[in-house]
Amino acid sequence: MKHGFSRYFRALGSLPALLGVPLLFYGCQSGAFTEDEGAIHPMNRSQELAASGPGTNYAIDDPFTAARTAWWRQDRFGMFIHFGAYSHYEGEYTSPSGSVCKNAEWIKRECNIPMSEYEQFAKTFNPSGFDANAIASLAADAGQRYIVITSKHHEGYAMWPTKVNTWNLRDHSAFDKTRDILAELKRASDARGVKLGFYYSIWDWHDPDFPNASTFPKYKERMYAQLKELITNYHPAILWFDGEWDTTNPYNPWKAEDGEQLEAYLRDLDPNLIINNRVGKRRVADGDTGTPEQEIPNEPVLGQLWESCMTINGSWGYARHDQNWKSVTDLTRKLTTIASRSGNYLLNVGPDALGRVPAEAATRLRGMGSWLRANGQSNAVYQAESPGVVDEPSWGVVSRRGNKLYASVYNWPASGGSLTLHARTSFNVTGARVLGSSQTVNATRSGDTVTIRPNGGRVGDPTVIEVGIATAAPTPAGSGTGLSAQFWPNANFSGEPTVRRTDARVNYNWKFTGSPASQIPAETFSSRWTGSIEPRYSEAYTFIAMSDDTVRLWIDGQLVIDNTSPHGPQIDRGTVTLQAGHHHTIRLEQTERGGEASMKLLWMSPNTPQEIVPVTQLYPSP
Ligand code: FHN
Repeated sequence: MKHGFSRYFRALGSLPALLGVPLLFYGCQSGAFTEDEGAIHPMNRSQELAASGPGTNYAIDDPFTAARTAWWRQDRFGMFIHFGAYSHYEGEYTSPSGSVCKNAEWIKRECNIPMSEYEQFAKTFNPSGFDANAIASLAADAGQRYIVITSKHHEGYAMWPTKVNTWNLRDHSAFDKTRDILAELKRASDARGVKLGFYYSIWDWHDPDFPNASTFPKYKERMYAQLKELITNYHPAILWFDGEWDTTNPYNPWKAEDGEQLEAYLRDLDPNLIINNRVGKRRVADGDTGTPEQEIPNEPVLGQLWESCMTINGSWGYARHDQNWKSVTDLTRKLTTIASRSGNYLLNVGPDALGRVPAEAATRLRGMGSWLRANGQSNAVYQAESPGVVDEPSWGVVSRRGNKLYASVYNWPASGGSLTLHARTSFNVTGARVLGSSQTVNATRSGDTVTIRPNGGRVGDPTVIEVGIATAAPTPAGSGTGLSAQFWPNANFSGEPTVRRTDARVNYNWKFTGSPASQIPAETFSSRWTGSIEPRYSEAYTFIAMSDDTVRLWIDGQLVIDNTSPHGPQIDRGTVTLQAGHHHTIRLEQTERGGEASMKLLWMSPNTPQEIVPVTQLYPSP
């Protein structure tokens, strides 16, 4: 990357000064918005843009292999906590007319509660039963290795003593003014080795500057100031954004450009942060992680790490009326399914008005923890990923840790029956056992079919069968130095390239303001990489391109990816069989015709987990 984010941020000048601003009060009771004009030093767009500009690459590393994300990729299972002023209603609002409306964290909006009334009720919010140690212990008991708690949901109510306004748990509640629940949870999580992250809603129903494009920069200043407070005072491992989507009531001015700025700002504050894709507009070019919600993708997500967030009943915030609790078996099957596709599971609890986790949720979480602790079954989840070497079966899922496959069986075969797997590449089966049982298991391979024949009943649901495999050894890591790269200040490769260099990898997210080099304008350019690529296994490799605006990839002269329709951040893939140790020629072309720009080249094979193609396997043109 050409410039570090500190360069990006130094040029902004005003923002660090802003962040020490004294407390501002604003409220909607009077409709008045009183502000010390001198207290806000608005960033101006030219300063922001000057700070980045041509030559900036916003991709800081490969999230699939970076040390920064290692813990997240291994821990797989987190606790989501939705807790805010909305919790004080416990899911039910009775209007002055006596009508009863039920919701959860959207109750203010969905039950049409006037903001003045909502603020009045928040003054009586007193979550005196919030017990950070109990919550962190529950997460640990459940096997949830990180927590993400709502620091500010759409209602704008901050759950920490922010200095930016008085719409928060310290200044606007009946709660003990000496307490800080985020600080309590940070201490309790740290004490149990559980990472802590914060959810933060961009969409703000309370801030009067939010819904108006002309005053939105003032909201952004306060948002930046709050995020700096969270990072500086609590050192979260994760920032989990939400409320980024185009919407009204109130109108949401947030744009992808705002996400570019915010992500750069945050990475400048803490380069180790893990940031989800809702920091921008929930796309593959935004943040580090994709965020499917209440669903599980059918296969490993390409181009980005991913985490499925789900409720444990039907509501995110506490809702007394919602007794639709999922079973431990259902929840555990979701966990093993997600891990088998290289994803993380963020499972939510909604504490009640006193801050207590519902017993029904705690019981289910402890049931999942019991399953994980039994029989070594957690090997199917922690540090596990999609198997690569076999297709997903119909009777359950398969995850992999090194030379072990973990078959989580949902549908146990009838007595004498068997389970089959379809192999995608050559490997031998070295043995198999049912975790938690002494029964013998016969596992054999014939052609592309692996047959597993247990000789007893299931142990639990899921029951896990560990299958040992021996794959062909990879060839030694290559001695590559990267690909030959050429860049033109036009979108059609015309004339002599302005820039020639060797690129160690193709891992570029130029977004709106960046470009391959300071001599290349951000709005219009073309890029070409050439050389050869050396696989370490002889098998089918899937090349994955994250590109904007166009991409073409040739391997050994064969067009493997061809997307010349100008597009926003997009994933394209193509598969080709390669020979271990052989240097296959590669040619990759990308063009930028305005707006955002990006080009990342990843690969994966049955024995190669998804990654940016490493420098060791790339060789420049002779
Ligand atoms: O509107 C929110 C919702 O309240 C909840 O926070 C979920 C959890 O990710 N996110 C939004 C809906 O997508």
